[in-house]
Amino acid sequence: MAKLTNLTDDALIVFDNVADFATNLGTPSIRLGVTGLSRSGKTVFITSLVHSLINSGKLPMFEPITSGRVAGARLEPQPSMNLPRFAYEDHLESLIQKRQWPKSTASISELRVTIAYESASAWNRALGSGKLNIDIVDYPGEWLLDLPLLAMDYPSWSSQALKMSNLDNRTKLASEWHSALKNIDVDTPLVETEAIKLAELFTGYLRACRQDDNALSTLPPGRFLMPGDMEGSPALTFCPLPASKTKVEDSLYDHMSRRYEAYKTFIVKPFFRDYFARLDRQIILVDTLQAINAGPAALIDLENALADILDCFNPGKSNWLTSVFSRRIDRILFAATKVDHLHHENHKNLEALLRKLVDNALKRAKFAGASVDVIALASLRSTSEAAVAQEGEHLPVIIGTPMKDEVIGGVKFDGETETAIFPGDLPDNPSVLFGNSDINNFPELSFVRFRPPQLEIESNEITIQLPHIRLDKTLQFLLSDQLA
Ligand SMILES: Nc1nc2c(ncn2[C@@H]2O[C@H](COP(=O)(O)OP(=O)(O)OP(=O)(O)O)[C@@H](O)[C@H]2O)c(=O)[nH]1
Ligand SMILES: [Mg+2]
Repeated sequence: MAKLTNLTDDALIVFDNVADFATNLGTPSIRLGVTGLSRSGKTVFITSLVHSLINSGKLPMFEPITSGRVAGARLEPQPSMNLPRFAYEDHLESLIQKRQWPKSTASISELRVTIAYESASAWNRALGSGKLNIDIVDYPGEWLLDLPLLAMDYPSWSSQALKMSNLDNRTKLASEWHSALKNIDVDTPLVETEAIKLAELFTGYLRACRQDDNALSTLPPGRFLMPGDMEGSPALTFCPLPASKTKVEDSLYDHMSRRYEAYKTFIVKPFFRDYFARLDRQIILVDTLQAINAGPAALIDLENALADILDCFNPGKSNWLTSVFSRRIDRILFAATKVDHLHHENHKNLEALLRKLVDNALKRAKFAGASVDVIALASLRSTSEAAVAQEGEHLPVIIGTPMKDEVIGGVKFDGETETAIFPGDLPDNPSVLFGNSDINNFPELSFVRFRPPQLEIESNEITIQLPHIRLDKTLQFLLSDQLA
């Protein structure tokens, strides 16, 4: 196996730390990573969290605010010159004014919020502290799923990825790519158009796995679905291949193998070194409901993805990551998002389900060190609750505006009409959702996507309060000790 570290990486990190320290002299900073697989709710979460902080939102469980010690919070120029700024104002406008969810984002971005506060401790007050920079870093969870690639050479990755693509729930989605593989000889000289075609078919398979109906999560390489400015480069033009017999130079196999290594060198390693290793706190957003909607296979797949994600936080002594960690991530919060899709009677069960997903992952990852917690939240509450009596039964329903073209029980929604929906009940015991490969016994649950809520906007829409569920508890876990 190739040696995964070199002096330059370590030297760079030391240098970066000195630079971090120099630019932050005087005001302490905390780097909060916000991640989650695509569509898990990162953009909405950051927008709502920042809005609540800078507009004194309703945050009854966030002690520094309720005790009156926070004097105010505002946006300040971000510290990283080479990262896009999180487009806070655009996202807010889209949510509030247009009642539209923000567009999908596929890259990393940053935003700095500075909180002015009065310390609860006389000692800290005497030291004259009272400002904290929170640097929020938004990055796709898919990038974390690339970490295992660093320890795998091309032949082992290829064989693992091919094996996975032959699993029952994937083989149909991979059929076009599989038939193309049957028609090639990996030991013949590379023909570029052939390589491009194979990479496209492989990407098509990954995309199909990710679609709503399948909702599969473990799909490295992460950049294949979110190429950014590397699109079309050789480092993204490869795919797993059946084993080579001859290992000749310049063959299709030889080139794909080198491109896989380039992907690790130019994409995976710099991400972990430059961004991930510099986080202090982390929240991982999980769209548990989407996986439930797609059935047992999607849930098990999500569980595996979470285990891979947790591995990143537990690098172990010999791992390359340990040497580049400049700070220790000391708090990690797993959050089941969009809990407003459920009546509050079911919130505990969603939390229990996420806890089970993560507990298994924790066991597998033998996690130790940071404090970890689990929460069910809604960044922007888009529903209200009611009870409907039906055939003598009390049905807890939620009321919201389903998005245009969403369907439930054969009814297609127009995107304007408010509707009461009974989404079904989550089981008290989350184990029922696992080990239950018979899809017919899977509890009947159906979720539709809702539009953002209609808010009473008066003269100044910027200072209205955004409705949420447990954003305050989230802040309490992630930040309160820093404002003590
Ligand atoms: N009801 C409800 N839906 C939400 C909430 N947060 C997010 N959503 C839904 O989830 C979708 C994805 O949210 P985003 O914040 O864009 O997710 P993301 O993780 O940034 O997605 P990518 O940028 O595509 O990776 C939105 O378009 C909404 O449909 C919430 O608090 N309540
Ligand atoms: Mg986003």
